[in-house]
Amino acid sequence: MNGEISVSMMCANFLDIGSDLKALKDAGIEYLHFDIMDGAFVPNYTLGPCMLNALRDHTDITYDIHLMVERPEDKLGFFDIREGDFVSVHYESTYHLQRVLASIKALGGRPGVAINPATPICALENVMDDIDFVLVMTVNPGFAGQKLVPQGLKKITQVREMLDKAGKNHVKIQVDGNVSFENAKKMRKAGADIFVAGTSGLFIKGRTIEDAAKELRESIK
Ligand code: S6P
Ligand code: MG
Repeated sequence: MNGEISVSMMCANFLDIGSDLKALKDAGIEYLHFDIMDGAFVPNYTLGPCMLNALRDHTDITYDIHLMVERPEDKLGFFDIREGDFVSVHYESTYHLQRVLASIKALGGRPGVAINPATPICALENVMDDIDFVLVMTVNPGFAGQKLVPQGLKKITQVREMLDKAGKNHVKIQVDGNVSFENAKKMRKAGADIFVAGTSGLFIKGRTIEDAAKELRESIK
């Protein structure tokens, strides 16, 4: 199966989001990636439940909600999580990781654990039964437009090996951060399945969404 694209909505054109949604649909984009930040777990604020809810009426593309918030278990109820939505929480953001993953599943979502560049992969060891995907951060979370932390590539391979060894071939690897055409190729080779596309791979000055999506698809075949 070819790689899939999850679009970083914090990088979309907020002045004309309707046109972007249409272009994303026309380009066959698989998922909409919503970065939720709380100014505490990460040093920034971005999107929130009002925006996610407002866009539901204007798109049928599956949501991919990336929670970069402290104690996500207290905040799941803010969101209208629907059957099949991807929802990721960071390993370091909660004392009770397994519980929050189980709560996401109970809501119909597909739970994922996000790991930062410095999070050791053994963090995943005891929650492999509870997840549908691992989000390997290839930048430190908080901002778009950053440069790849190079050890991220090796980590993708290590996570894939670890999952396969445990018989979890169905658990996908999502990569987020500086997913450029060039980096995407290397990430794909390393074992990534879902590519979060922001300023590096989709919303690029002077290029249309359609055109950039085509080139990105070539990189993740
Ligand atoms: C970063 C966030 C990401 C960014 C994405 C932007 O904390 O989780 O999802 O939106 O990395 O893409 P780019 O190509 O600007 O790095
Ligand atoms: Mg993200």
